[in-house]
Amino acid sequence: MNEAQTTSLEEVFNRRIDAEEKIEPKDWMPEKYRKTHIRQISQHAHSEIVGMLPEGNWISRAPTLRRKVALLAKVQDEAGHGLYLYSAAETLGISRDELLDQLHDGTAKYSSIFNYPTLTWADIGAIGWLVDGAAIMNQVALINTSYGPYSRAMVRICKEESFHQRQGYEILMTLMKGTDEQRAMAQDALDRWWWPSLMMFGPRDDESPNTAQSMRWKLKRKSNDELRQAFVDQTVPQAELIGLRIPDPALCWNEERGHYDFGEIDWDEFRQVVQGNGPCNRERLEARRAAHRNGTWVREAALAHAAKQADRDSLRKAI
Ligand code: BYC
Repeated sequence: MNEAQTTSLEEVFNRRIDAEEKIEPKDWMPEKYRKTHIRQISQHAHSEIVGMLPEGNWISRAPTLRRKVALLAKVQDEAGHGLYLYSAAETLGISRDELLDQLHDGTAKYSSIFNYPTLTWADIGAIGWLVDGAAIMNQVALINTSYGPYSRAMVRICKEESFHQRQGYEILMTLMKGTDEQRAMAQDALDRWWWPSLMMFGPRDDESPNTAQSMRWKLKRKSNDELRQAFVDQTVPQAELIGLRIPDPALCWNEERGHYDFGEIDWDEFRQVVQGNGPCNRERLEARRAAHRNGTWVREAALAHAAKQADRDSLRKAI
């Protein structure tokens, strides 16, 4: 294809983006649009799969059968989200194996939040309330993203995330109605998870190399700082309602802006975690690599079964 043809295709593509049309897998798209989507969608898929680990840690120790069933269902939903998202990424011409290789060799990122440990049962409440709360804030905006398969995956994922968010909040609400020890446990979980949750939205807009282009392509519909602010505004009253204190002395309502002002995030900690030096980065990656190794026989058996069935089908057709 010559340069003039590519330019005119790009003009048509840009007009479609401006007109809020969805881009579908077989449509022409600039190479950078395809690559950026593979990067973001696969990072999102990996986050769902790695995100199962900190919560999975508490399935066998949930305090009641009801809590255990709900947590099991939540973690299972996350596996499902990972699968929709891997499928959406595959429509852009990359294989599942390549995507997993990128996770296992550390070239693909996943959300920084999952590199923190879950030390008490209250952490499961904090993850549901804050981590899923932050995820919904980000993903509701992504329902209107320009790439069709990603946008459609988001519709279903958001419905499930809102249930997850409520189950987390309800865990903390119950603890806050309990003993002094239970209230202290809930507060301690909020103290540890608050700042990492704000980091989930990514670097500040003026430090974010991808935001400007991704906003132009309508891959991102709101910037990192806009979503972070919306999350703070939504979450502070929820904390107050159940008697939790946000661990930020700078937090205060700004009447003029109509938003909460909040303190500075420890960006050095964020960079360290993203670069692989968080409290659990090594453990998380090793757990994923081990799960992949241990699942080799399942994948091989499934492929052998599919091959046998295909042979049988072609034999039947030949007869
Ligand atoms: N952690 O230019 P920026 C969930 C990277 S899972 C690690 O702003 P972008 C759930 C970023 O990739 C929630 N890395 O990037 C599951 C980029 O690096 P590269 C996951 C981060 O892409 C289980 C660099 O920093 N949600 O819901 O425009 C249980 C510069 O950043 C992080 C999604 O993935 C981070 N926090 O914006 C419960 C949503 N932040 O790739 C819940 C979809 C930034 O250039 N993703 N980086 O080397 C997005 O919306 C965007 O990708 C982000 C980052 C807002 C995360």
